[in-house]
Amino acid sequence: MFESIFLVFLGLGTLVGVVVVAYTLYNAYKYRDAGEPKDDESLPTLGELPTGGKGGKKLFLSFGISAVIVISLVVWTYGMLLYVEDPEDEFDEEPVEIEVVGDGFAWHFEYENGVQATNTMNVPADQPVAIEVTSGDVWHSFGISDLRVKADAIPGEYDETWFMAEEAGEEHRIECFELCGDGHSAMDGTAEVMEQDQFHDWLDSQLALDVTLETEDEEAVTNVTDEFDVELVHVEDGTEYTFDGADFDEEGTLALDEELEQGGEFELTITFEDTVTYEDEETDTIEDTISVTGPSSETYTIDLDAADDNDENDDAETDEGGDDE
Ligand SMILES: [Cu+2]
Repeated sequence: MFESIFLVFLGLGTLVGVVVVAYTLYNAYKYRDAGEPKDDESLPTLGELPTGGKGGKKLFLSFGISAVIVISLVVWTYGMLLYVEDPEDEFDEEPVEIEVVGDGFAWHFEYENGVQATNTMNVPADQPVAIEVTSGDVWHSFGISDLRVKADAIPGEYDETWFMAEEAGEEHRIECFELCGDGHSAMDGTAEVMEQDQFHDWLDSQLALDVTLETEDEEAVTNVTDEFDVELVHVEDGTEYTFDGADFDEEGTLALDEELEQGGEFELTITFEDTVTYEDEETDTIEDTISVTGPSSETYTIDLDAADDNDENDDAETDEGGDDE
């Protein structure tokens, strides 16, 4: 749209320019000083006011054409801009929503599923991308010249706009267009355009968490015992996920790559049936707050010997587990 507005303005501007310059040159030639005045020319003498003639018609014609051109441009451009401002009903497809925050001379992006990225914004091709722009510190201005998108980033305000990238595989430069401080000129990033399927797969794959439990000798805890439960609770929406030792693989890792629906902060609780030593404390629970805004992994090193010291039966069980391995 901005491209067609630009082309129409360029075309009409060029046309008007050519007409004006050509007409000027034509008149300069026609009324050039040829030496002697011709007989039929009624030149005003000194002190006489010119009475005018067809000039009024020309003036009216010139004003008339200008007015028609200018008014139609205003109406047409305004209509186009209204569509850009409020396209809600016109989107064929649900837009991908991304929150953009300018902060510390960098651009931070957050997708609907809680995935976050800095300075690299992955977007799908041929699907509208709706952005909500704000700032965490001072005034910035988010812009991608190639895609004709620009929005102010102001602390406490949310500026909304949208764009659509056409070619998958292309990269477009993101820049800050508001002089914001000494890091301003380096405040740039890249918008990477992906095929739609690829983009949505990528977005889902970003929401991954590996929880690894190992012993002090870096051995998988699951080789020794699987007598424990894992609970993950999403802090914001309260969604609960529960797993147990059997969900861990041979390396002692619980790999969650499709289970989580929304990224963000999680409260992680691992409850052991026996007492273990974690961070030099005897305990049967490990509690932690973890943040999943991209592929994440957490490793907890525990000492199972505490269980041996506590209970004879547990001792036997643990040893058994050890023998299996
Ligand atoms: Cu800046």
